[in-house]
Amino acid sequence: MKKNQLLFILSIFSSLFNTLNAQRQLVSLNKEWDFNGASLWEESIEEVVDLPHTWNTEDAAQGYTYFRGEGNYTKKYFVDQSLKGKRLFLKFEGVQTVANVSVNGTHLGEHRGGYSAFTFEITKNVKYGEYNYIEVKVDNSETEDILPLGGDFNIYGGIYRPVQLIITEEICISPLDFASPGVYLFQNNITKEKAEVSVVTKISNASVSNSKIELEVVISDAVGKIVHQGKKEVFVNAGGTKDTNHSVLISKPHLWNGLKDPYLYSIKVLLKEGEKIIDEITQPLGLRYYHTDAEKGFFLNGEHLKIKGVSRHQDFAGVGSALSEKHHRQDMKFISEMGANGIRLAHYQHSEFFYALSDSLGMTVWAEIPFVGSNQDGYIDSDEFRKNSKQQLQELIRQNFNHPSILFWGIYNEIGNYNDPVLTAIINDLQKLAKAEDPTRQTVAASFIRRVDDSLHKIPDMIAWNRYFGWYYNKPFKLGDFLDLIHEEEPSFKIGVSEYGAGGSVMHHEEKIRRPFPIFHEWHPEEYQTTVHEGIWKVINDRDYVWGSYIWNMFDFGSHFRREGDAIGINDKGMVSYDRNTKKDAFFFYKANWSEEPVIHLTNTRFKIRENDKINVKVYSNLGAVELFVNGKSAGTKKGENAVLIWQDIHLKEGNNKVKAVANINGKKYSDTVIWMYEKNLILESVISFFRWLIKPFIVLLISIVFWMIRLLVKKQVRSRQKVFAIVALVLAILFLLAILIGQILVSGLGFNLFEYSLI
Ligand code: GCB
Repeated sequence: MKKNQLLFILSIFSSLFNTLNAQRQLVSLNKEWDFNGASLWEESIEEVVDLPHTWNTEDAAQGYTYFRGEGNYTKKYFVDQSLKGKRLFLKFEGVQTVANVSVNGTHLGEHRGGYSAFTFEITKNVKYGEYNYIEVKVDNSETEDILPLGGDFNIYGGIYRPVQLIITEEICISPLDFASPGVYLFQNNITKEKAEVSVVTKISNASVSNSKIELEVVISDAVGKIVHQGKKEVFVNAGGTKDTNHSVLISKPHLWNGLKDPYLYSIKVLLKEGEKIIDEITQPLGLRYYHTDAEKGFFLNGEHLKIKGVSRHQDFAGVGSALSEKHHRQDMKFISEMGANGIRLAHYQHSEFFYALSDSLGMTVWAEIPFVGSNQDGYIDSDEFRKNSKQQLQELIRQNFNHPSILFWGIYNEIGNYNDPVLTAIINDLQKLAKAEDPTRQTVAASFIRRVDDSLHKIPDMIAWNRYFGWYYNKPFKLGDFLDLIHEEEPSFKIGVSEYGAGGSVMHHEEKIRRPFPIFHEWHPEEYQTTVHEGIWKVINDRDYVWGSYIWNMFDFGSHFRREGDAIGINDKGMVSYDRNTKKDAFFFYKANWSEEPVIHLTNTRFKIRENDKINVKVYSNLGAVELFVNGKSAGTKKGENAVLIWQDIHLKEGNNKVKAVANINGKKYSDTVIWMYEKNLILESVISFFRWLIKPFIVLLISIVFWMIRLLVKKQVRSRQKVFAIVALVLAILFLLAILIGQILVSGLGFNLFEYSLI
């Protein structure tokens, strides 16, 4: 048969098929929006943009402040005559923060909340055979009722996730139920022997007549073989919506088993009128069961699984929150490479695409609402705030109900004061709502309240702490004492570590590791970051009762007010730099501990010029014995604990030194090499850098003394001895501050800056 004849026959078949089937069409509306907004610099911006888009990529990256206000988007879209009789919906996957949507000048509604999807039906508002105008007024100003009220991250304004036009028949699976897929897969009873699933479908009938339709559920395994097919008749009243339940039983199911075996069935829900398919939705079905034990930790499908997790923000250098699928995939690749088996998608609902990626790779996910601590303790006691918190929880759950990767719904992060009764009532309501919406999953929360008996701790099913031992306070190993104390006081608590970490700059290095002053100080040596992680991971790994932990953070991320590390406007606690170009040493520490890939990694390779002729060399490796060679000579073979191997007092000659770590496994050789240069005369430089390291904290101390002494002096009843002490301290502090100021003025003439670090 000739090619043309074949094409002709195929086209007849396809048009026949199309008249028989009228499934929904999904049209991407991401291209060519007219954007009109203001900027921080009071310029007005008019440009044509593609989605995803945010107007804050540049200003938020500058540090301190960024534009929070209105921006307007308009799109011209031609609606064909052939769509008459169909239903049309606009689905927005994420608009920050308030969106007011109009079509051809008619206001359809407002959505309040920057991270969840929403859908409006536009069937009655469009003009057929003409161009239609979709207008979205977006506002990312601060509000008092929309979560989050604040937080250590940027609230990038704009339509920063995709937009879709959904076209259906008059009767369809509803896109209007909190913008969910309209199909909910309740995994009621799952074991290795059988899986009982309830498929709840919301059907919407916009026609003028009551209708009888057929609902069909088809489940296929990963190679497309049908393992379940069931049908039932459903009556849906004119203009009404109907929930229908279809029960499925699969015997000897192939379970979704995390990274080991992320097995997915696919489930198709079809609406039919006779033989004609009128709507169809496909969802992933990953069958699994799990529980957490207060003593033994987390179990997936009956087997113990320590959750070795990372946290992630939807944020990327240069694009802010407007990530494309390519960015999402790239992030997931880093997380997988490091060997993590869990992700806390903080501090808000993430893009649906990322939850789907997690399903397919077997990541366990903690998904959460943006109930995040802020200046106002994270909440305002108002009906509007409560309403918004519930709305965002419902949206998170309904929109992501079918993702098997999501195991925990997070209901708050770092909020409140000890035993706050108002907050306790709000969180109790959210817990009840989460359970009513989804009785099949566990709830979780991230607390920063140290007192174990705080009323909030008992509300979620599992509780975890954000603790920064070794960074904001204390020493890394002290986390162990903290966790043990909670475990002892509240043995029924299912304890996790929701955040831990330390800042680390790939440009800051030092031989003798000094504890940085974390918040107001730029100096964040990478070496200190690795030390904290080595210490904390040991604490977590040694404790079976800790069900899981999440590194804060997988990637450096934008936080406009931060001035620390090597760049302003970022939180640099990432394992990978903000631009994703550099994996920090800590990344390899975890990779060596978590991943099954062979790792041999010499640390400090960016610390090229060394000031001492005797150094310690550290290697992260999971390959057993590793031999170190310095300028061609063996410095001995070592095996490490937790993949950390250290060679003490390695001698460097003046000039370049080649250092190589080598391991042999099953006849295969693995190695890593670095060239370090030793320069004798850097000793003076390092002394100067020590003083520079001290100077800023010293200034902060002096300013605090000035402040406190003035406060003391203006008090009414001050004893005369106190007065004298305050005056002396005040005068001394002012004199020191003046001396520093004059010193800086004098040396600046020589092109010198007292506050700038050396480049060792
Ligand atoms: C926390 C917060 C997180 C911050 C982090 C930090 O506890 O939950 O949003 O980014 O601390 O880096 O201080």
